[in-house]
Amino acid sequence: MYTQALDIPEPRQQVREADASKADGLDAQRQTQFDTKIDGDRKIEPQDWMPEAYRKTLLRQISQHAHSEIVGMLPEGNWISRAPSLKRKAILLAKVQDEGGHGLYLYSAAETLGTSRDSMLDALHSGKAKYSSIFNYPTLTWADVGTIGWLVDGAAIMNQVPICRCSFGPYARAMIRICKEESFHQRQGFENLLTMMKGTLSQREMVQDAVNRWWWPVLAMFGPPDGDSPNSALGMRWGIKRISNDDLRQKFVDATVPQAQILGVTLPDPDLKWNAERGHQGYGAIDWDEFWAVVNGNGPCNKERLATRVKAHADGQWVRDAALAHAAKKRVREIKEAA
Ligand code: BYC
Repeated sequence: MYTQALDIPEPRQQVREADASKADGLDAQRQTQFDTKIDGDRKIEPQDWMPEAYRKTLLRQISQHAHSEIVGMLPEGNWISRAPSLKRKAILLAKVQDEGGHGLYLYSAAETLGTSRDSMLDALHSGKAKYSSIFNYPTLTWADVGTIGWLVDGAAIMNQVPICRCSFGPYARAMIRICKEESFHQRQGFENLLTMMKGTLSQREMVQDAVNRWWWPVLAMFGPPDGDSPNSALGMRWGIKRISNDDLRQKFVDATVPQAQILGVTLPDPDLKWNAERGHQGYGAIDWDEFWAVVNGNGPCNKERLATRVKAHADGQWVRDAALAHAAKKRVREIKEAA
């Protein structure tokens, strides 16, 4: 170039910059359209333009949610072969299958964001991806099955009903069906415990023991306090999260206290008291060190859960191979027939 200046761009670079500034203009326009949709409480669909950070946040949350459903099959699945009656076995089988179905809807919803199921599963199996802390606790007795239904599914519904109004269409639509099924799960758990509470002293003690062990991990399931929740601000801004972690936790405690009274169990918190001024139940301090230890892989069953999941995936390889071979044969046959 005939110039003294060293900072004059090459022609190709000039074209690239012009393209980039056009793209910047286009992105700004798309960003405005996106913001208008979010502000107007309209749905974002997979084919719509979306900011990269919105896509990533959704992918993170939906894939973690899917993993939770799939890993969540394991603690209760352990009891299918030991259910106390044919009726309880049929109910538990249906429930655990439902959780598997929830995982599949959610993986499909996440795939619409441009990622493959294989890569999500790799992240789970390598321990990179998170899943709900709650599924790293053991199920020691049959009463744990009822308690998971009552408290864990109860907490899940509280958290998931607002997600039916999430701004991302596929996630919101998947959640509508999931919530209907979760309601059945919660009811069967409550009914299971109510039956045991009307039984023998040792059955009642078994229920109380299970409630004592699950109560605090269930409260932690809603996630860290709002002040320590790095994803909340954007999640709320984008209409992915509608109610904060602490507000959902409070709603859950308020709803559960009267149910515990009907059951006749004591919730293991001496600070659990109605606060007339706030119009809510007051409750004690959650052990956040324990929560983070579990989230970071050091809970009572993290290693066992992950190993079981990895083994189940490896054992299912022949099914995936057979399905792919069948699909390939079908394609060849269709091409031959069309020729
Ligand atoms: N466990 O900024 P925050 C079911 C992580 S299964 C582990 O508040 P966010 C069922 C969080 O991911 C239903 N990790 O995050 C199945 C974040 O880490 P990253 C499970 C947790 O996303 C079988 C960090 O902590 N439900 O119903 O704004 C049988 C900071 O948190 C947990 C869902 O998945 C936790 N408990 O809010 C029975 C619901 N909590 O990602 C029942 C969908 C937080 O930055 N998910 N973390 O590395 C959500 O609603 C939200 O993602 C959360 C967290 C409320 C969980």
